[in-house]
Amino acid sequence: MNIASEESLVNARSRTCLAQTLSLYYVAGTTNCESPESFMEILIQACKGGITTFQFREKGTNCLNSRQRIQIAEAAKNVCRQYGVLFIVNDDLALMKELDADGLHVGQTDGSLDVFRRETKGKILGVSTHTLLEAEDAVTRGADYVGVGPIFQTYTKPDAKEPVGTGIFSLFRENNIMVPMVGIGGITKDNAASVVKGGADGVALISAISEAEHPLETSRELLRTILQAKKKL
Ligand code: 3NM
Repeated sequence: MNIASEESLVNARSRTCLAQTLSLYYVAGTTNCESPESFMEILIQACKGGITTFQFREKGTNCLNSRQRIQIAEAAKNVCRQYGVLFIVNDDLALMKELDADGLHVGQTDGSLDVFRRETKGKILGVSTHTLLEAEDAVTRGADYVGVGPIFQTYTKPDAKEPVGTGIFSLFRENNIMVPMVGIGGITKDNAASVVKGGADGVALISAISEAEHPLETSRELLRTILQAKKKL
């Protein structure tokens, strides 16, 4: 085997591994919960229930200032480490570095992807995308995975775009987007299987877990649903 094909084999293997790890991807900050305490409690329950990745996303009015933000993000990272959950930071490169998180997730307007890729060497870089053009650009610039959404109507992100539906995953794959794809936006335990059947490697959610009456059971049910849907593909 020549070096080029060995490299692509290694890439394919690490993508498969990442795709598994992104299966049940919980995204949250304290503003998605009633208080910082309930944020931590829900995260612990979600980890116990089987989330595979967590993204710390502290956004919106009443979000924590920088010292409190670091403290709670560090506590969240420690919980994730305890449960073997991948820990990703949204948008805040300095925080990602300070915490030595597993990776960074950025949106289309957060800054230069080239800079983010350079500054996150050895870490996972995820990029939110809404169109094929954005996904192609993200992959060209070195994104390890793409977030794709909103798949369904969401009430959590005030500036979310129009829902794109589950057909977008096959469109991306047919156009050579080979990195793992994670659907986000309006996903619940009732529609998560349709997102996986549509071709997503993972399902990312905020309110379905943050606002669940029983976050542990909800996470457990979500994981079971997602893994079953993957098995049937
Ligand atoms: N990003 P919920 S939609 C954070 O379309 C986020 O990129 C989106 O919240 C995108 O699971 C979204 O409660 C909100 O619908 C997801």
